[in-house]
Amino acid sequence: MGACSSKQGVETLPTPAECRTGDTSTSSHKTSETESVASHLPKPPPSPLAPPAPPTKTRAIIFTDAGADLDDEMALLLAKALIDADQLTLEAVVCTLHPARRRAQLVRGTLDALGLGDVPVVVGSDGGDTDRQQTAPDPSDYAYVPADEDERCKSLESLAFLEGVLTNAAPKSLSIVILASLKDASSLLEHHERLFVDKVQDVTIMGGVKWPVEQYAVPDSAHNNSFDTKASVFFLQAVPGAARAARRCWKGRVLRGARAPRHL
Ligand SMILES: [Ca+2]
Repeated sequence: MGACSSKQGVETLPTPAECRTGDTSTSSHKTSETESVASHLPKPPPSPLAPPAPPTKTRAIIFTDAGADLDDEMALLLAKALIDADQLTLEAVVCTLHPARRRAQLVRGTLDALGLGDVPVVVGSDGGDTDRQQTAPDPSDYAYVPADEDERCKSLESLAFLEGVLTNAAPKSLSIVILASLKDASSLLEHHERLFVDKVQDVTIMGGVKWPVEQYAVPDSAHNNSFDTKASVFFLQAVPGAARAARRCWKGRVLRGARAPRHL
């Protein structure tokens, strides 16, 4: 062993300066200097082999007119997949548009068949179909849809149920998804403005707005806007961001940052 070897064993190699002077304090000084420099360097990028962070779980209320077009029921199938992937919780599914109760029976049957029997189903309003022109499947035609007298129909909620959902939700934690007439969502905002503003994080509407958007978004001729034009105008004016979102999306226009209009 040479003169520069450590008496404690060969744990670290001495620097040439230590060899010359025998002073090991130089080594500790340089170590602390290195640590200081390292602390100011940017963190290394994550390894491509590291699993990505899980997305934040969405807590959603869906407004649907299931029974009119297949896309509403397809949305429930997608919701089931997202729930299974631990990315979504359905706080309620609101069935709007006459005949709303039949639509609710259909959705109850669909959710039960998907193993989502704990998701509340709400019977909404006529959605603007005051002449009762719209139709929905007859429960007696489908074995999985509960009939009028079925016990499962007793679990169907009224629109008043939504106030409790908003009340119990954490601030800015809810996503509103509207796949139908805007009447019931508009009513929820109008009657529970403060709760809505406090608890809703974002709103997604299958609809559209006239372009370009000036001070407020104006509903275009999209089918869902036409059921209750007054409600559509009210709701779109209440949700800023329509202009920006409409530029990004072609059909399913996403409106973020829901808040009540100043003129309320
Ligand atoms: Ca729909």
